[in-house]
Parts: sequence; C-alpha cells; structure tokens
Amino acid sequence: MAAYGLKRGVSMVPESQVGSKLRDLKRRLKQENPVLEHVVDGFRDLDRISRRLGLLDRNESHADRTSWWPLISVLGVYSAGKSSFINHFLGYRLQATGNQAVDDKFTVICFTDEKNVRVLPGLALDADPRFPFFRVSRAIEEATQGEGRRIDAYLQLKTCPSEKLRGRILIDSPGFDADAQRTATLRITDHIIDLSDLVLVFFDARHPESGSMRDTLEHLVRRAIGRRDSNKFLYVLNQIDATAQEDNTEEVFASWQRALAQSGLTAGCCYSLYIPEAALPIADAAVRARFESKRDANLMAIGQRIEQVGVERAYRIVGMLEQTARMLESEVVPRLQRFLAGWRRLTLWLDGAVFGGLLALFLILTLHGGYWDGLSLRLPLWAHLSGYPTLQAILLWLLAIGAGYIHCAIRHWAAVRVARRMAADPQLIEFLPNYLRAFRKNSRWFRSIFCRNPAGWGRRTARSLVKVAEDSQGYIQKLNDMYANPSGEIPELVTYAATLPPPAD
Ligand SMILES: Nc1nc2c(ncn2[C@@H]2O[C@H](COP(=O)(O)OP(=O)(O)OP(=O)(O)O)[C@@H](O)[C@H]2O)c(=O)[nH]1
Ligand SMILES: [Mg+2]
Repeated sequence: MAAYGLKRGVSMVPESQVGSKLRDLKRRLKQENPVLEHVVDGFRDLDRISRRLGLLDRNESHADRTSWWPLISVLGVYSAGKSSFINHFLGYRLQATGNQAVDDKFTVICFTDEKNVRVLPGLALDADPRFPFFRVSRAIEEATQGEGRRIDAYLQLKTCPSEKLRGRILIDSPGFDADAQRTATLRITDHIIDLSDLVLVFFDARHPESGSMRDTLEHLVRRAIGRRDSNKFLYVLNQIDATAQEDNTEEVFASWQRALAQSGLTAGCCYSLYIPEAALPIADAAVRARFESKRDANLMAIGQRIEQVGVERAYRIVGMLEQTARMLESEVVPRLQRFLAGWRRLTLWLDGAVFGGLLALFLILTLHGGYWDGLSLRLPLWAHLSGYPTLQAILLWLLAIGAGYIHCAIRHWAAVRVARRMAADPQLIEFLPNYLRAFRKNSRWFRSIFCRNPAGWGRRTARSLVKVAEDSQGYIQKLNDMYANPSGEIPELVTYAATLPPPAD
C-alpha cells in the first residue's frame, strides 16, 4: 500500500489475460472434468465480488491460489527406471530410457487430444499460469544468479494423447545426485515436491548402495519425513526382477527398508516392482508367477493411488470455492468493517480534538472585545469587515477549505495508523496486500467515514456469495455422482483407504 508507506503486491498480467486464462482453463476442463468446468464460473463470480470490494486487483484471480491439475512427480535414483515406469503407466513410449543417465531435465507431461506428441521448451511452462512452473525462472534466478534465463536447460513440456493423462500432470525428473546437481535443480525439486499431490521416489534394486541412493535418502527421504503431507510420498524399489535369479528378494527388500529406516522413515508406503517391458526374463515358471503376482498387485496399488489423486483434487478445488465464498462473507467483510470502524473512531476523536482546539483558540482571539447582543455574537474583527460582504464570503470559504484540508489530513493520518495495525496483525498475513488494497479503496478522500459497509458490499453481494457456496455444494453432489459407489452412500474418496490393496513386497 504505497500511499500508506506499505509495500503493495505488483502483478504484471494485464486484465484481459486473467479473463482469457480462465476461459482457457474452462475449455481444458470441459474435456477433462466437466464438473470443474462449472467451478471456474464460481471462481469468476468470486473474482468479480472481490474486485468490487477492492480485495483483488484487475490482474488477480482466486483461481490462482490453487493448482488445477493433479500433479504426480517421479523422483529418485538415476537409472532406477523412472522413465520406464512412466512409459508403462501411460502405455506409450514417450520418454527415452537407457542405462546411462538419460534425463538431464525435468519433463512435465500433460494430456493433448492431438494425435502427436509435442515437445515444448521450458519457457512454455514458465510463462503459463495454468502450469505448476509459472514464473519458476524467478525462483531459479533467486537460487542461482543468471540461471533463470536458462530455464530451457532445466525444464521441458511434453504433450501426449494417453488417456491416463486426462486431468493430471506427470513430472519425470533427472536422476537424483546432489553432488553433481546445481542449486537450481535442487530448488526445482523442492518446488515440485511442494506442488505435487503424489511423489513417487524410485530406488534401484540392483545398486542398493550407490551414491545416488545415499543422496536420495538424504535429500528426498529425510526431508519428506518431517513434512505434514508426508503421506503423499510412495517409495518404490524398482528392478526387483534382478533378484529373481538368486531368489533373494526378501533380503534385498529388507536391506532397502533398513536404509530407509536409518534415514528416519519408520512408516510409509513401500513397494517393490519391476517394469514388465524392461525386465529380464525369469526362467523358472514358479518364481516368475510369484514375481508377476507381486508386481501386478503393487503396480495396481500405485495406479489406484494415482487415479485417486484426481478425485481428491476435484473435491479439494470445489471445497476451496465454497471456503473462499464463506471466508469472504464471514471473515473478510467483518474484518474490513472492524478496521473501518477503528478508522472512523480515530478520525472522529482527532477531528474533535483538533477542531475543538482550533475553535477554542479562535474564540479566545476573537472574543476579546466581543459581546453577546441577544442571541447573536458580536465580534470586533467581523464587525470591521461588515462593509465588505465579498471579503466576508472569501474568508468563510477559506475557513471551510482549511477545515476540509485539516479533516482530510486527519483521515489520512488515521488510515496510515490503521493500515500499520493491519500489517502487524498475524491473522492477516496471508492476504495482507488484499486487505490493504480494500482498506485503501474504502478510505479514499471522497468516501464518507460514516459508511458502515465496505465499498462494493451490500445485500445483493451477500446473496451472490451465498449462491456460490450453495452451487459448490451442488458440485460436490455431482462429484459424488461421478465417483460414488452404485448405492450412492459413500463416495470412493472415503472408501478408498479401505479398498487399497496392501503393498505386496
Ligand atoms: N531389469 C530391469 N530393467 C529395467 C527396469 N526398469 C527400467 N529398466 C532399465 O533400466 C534402465 C534405466 O531406465 P530408465 O527408465 O531410463 O531410468 P531413469 O530412472 O529414467 O533414468 P534417468 O532418467 O537416467 O535418471 C533402462 O535400460 C531400462 O530399460 C526393470 O524393472 N527391470
Ligand atoms: Mg529417465
């Protein structure tokens, strides 16, 4: 809030881009999840209301506060089979695989209804707010000066027509090797982990003691454990077919789990598997059958978890729409009203003190020699001007302008005080620029201090918010219709935990 000496958030996106961004989002969601397509309209309504309240500027949208696509990232040891797993999951030979370090950059993979795969440079991700890497170049630049410009060296976007990608984004990553990796890569890895709904951490059953494994344990596992969302990490020991010949799977799996435990992981979803297309043939029929059944069970469990991410995300976005509508009505507007009342009180007190003082001074100065003639006050100074009505009028005007100026200065001073109080309020921290913007709108010089409702707020706006909240309940019902079991009683979301097959290691 520059006017009150406080920093104001600046966005570079012109208004039309916000509108076209939501239109694009709607068009894409229409193909991928029709319920969420309508949710975009709800966010648009909230944006309109928030703009009228002064909470959002023309370049902002509530839709920006959430990532619209479920994000699944595959991280881990190099040559563990991350890209092979992605190819298997998609049923598409999309990513190059090989025994040397193949991937040297992060690949964001998303759905296309075109027949061909397209590869686009990292800039496509950095400049598009619909993707999880919007403006990541700034974060990279902060981490390592000069690297922000080289975004294409770190990221690429691939589009693929696999049905498995509808409504979700996958990220393939270079093998994890902290020594060789630059700060920028580690920064991107952290960013990916923060945004992901599901993180698959891959290990290689052939090389349980590699340096890459130690780095993965140190940087990915150890850090994941302390997170609140640590249950979004799945640990995968791939290439377990390598243990078929010696038939020592249990031993290898146990030593891997011990390594995980040494890094602090005591509970978590651990799976062992191998990629059918990449695996070595297993000669012994009985061993093969055993391996295949475990592999299929674990691949299914991971596949279900990936499917589930989309469901959870859909409910989360609708929940956020309702929560934002209710938050505006029950938290934001009352808070604004409280701050406006505080500003009004402070202004009135100061007005009273300053004008009272000035009046007293004026009376002391002018009453000298003055007297009451019945009900009218005769002032000697004024009496001198009795022959000059124009001069009297000018004097009265000057007094009125002076009083107006003093009042405006007092309002402004009081507004600065209230804005500072807002900045110090820990409850406002997340949306401080928005509250400050709305407060500034309400304390402009031409708005009466006696307006109790914030600008842009009234019964109609309150009704619109109630409608958005009610609509979101309708969307939840639609999602339940999509995902619930045939009896319609319990959505899959709730039953999921019970139906998930346990890892077959
Ligand atoms: N035997 C066997 N080989 C596999 C398996 N999965 C992958 N491979 C092979 O392991 C090698 C590495 O696989 P990638 O998928 O390229 O591994 P990656 O983790 O993507 O490797 P980087 O991108 O270089 O980090 C390839 O030659 C694959 O064919 C598996 O389950 N069993
Ligand atoms: Mg790879």
